[in-house]
Amino acid sequence: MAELIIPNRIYQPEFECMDRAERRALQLKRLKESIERASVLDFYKKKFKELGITADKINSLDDLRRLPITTKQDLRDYYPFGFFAVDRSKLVRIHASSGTTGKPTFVGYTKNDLDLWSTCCARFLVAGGLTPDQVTQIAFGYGLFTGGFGLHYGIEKVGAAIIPASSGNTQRQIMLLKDAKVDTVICTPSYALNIAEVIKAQGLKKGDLAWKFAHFGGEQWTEEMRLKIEDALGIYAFNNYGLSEIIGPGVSGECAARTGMHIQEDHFLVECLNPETLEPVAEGEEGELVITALSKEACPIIRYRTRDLSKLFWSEPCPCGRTTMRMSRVKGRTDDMMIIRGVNVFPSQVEEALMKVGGIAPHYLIELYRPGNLDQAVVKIEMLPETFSDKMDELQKLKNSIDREISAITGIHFDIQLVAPNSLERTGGKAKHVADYRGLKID
Ligand code: DLL
Repeated sequence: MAELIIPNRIYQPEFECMDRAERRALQLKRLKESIERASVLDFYKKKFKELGITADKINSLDDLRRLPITTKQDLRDYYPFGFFAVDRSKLVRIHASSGTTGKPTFVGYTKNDLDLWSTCCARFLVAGGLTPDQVTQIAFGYGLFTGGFGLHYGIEKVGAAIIPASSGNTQRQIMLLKDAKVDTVICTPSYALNIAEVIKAQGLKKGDLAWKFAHFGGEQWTEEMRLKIEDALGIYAFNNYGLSEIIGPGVSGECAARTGMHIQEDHFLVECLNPETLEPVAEGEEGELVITALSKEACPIIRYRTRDLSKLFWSEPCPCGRTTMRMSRVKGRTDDMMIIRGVNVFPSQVEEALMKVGGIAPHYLIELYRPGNLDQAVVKIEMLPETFSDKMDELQKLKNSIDREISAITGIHFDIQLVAPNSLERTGGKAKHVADYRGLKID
């Protein structure tokens, strides 16, 4: 893609470009308020008592380290509404996290929470080029998932037009994109790949659509994947991050400089900790993000372990003028890490390797088996219609180059299986890249 030139607009410069000392003072004030709000919850009441914590004993942001950690299991233990700190009459919305196992985790919002949420989304959308004259299409599901509604009200704040297409029905998505001359699309990066594929199959070319920008989030994706999507669609794709337990989308997002995702620090206090020791790691070092919501009323969550691995940067100023801390693209979740024959491997490393090889589609599935005592790692990769053939020597060459790239990055040899175009499952939301059958008995 050519160099990205968009006017540098800032939605709330008074907060996004705030003097850092001033922001720290605001964070401390809000942290104390959040502790007050959390003190009504049985979980925190008990923890604060054990640790001798009251809001007036928190004198600096360093005292954050004295506060208890909250985990997903804690939220589950207090299912359904044990982390709701306001009266039911104050609740105006309830969403739920996309729990893969068992029951979801509910998150509640007051009127003020919804306003805060849409403001946070508006900030990253404007940072990534959204203007009131654009037409946007939201291809996130509207439902319990926070993606659809979160982005919807963020866009509304900015004043751009919304086509609330919701997820799925790719043919219809493309018809809308084309006929309504949509400028900006909101979805997961993997769904954008599906759209790109169908656009190509329909014989449409980059120039046939008005589509210029995309705001992707909700799942892990690599920089290599960004380049592939941008090249296929002729668009600029921005990354944004969030999680339902904290608010949904809106925790952070990229500006045009794309030097990391700016964290909305006046509302979220983000720590990066060593996942084993829970000690802070140095600037630029990888660790697990632990987030405290500073302004939320309904669910004032403190030091939530996200399981997301990232890096924080704050020393180098961003050319956009925002003074907020930035986080790197999420490498993966600690619970996504695969241990294959004793080696730690993230799906993102496999993706990064695959994106370096030509002649294959960006659709893959890692399957893990343990037929005896040894792990077997398989990666199924779709071929492109134009490279799909039965010439064994060419296929072997392709497999060899995939193996070289994957083993160079992960140190592991996968069993490479080239599969037919369009044979792996597509989703309208978050993609599933790993199927681990090692705990299962397969006859
Ligand atoms: O996915 C919130 C969201 C919706 C964010 C739309 C951005 C856009 P959950 O369903 O609770 O909420 O899933 C949260 O998704 O802990 C990360 O592991 C992952 N995730 C979200 N955004 C990104 C991203 C929403 N940009 C979980 N990069 C988080 C990598 C992401 N992972």
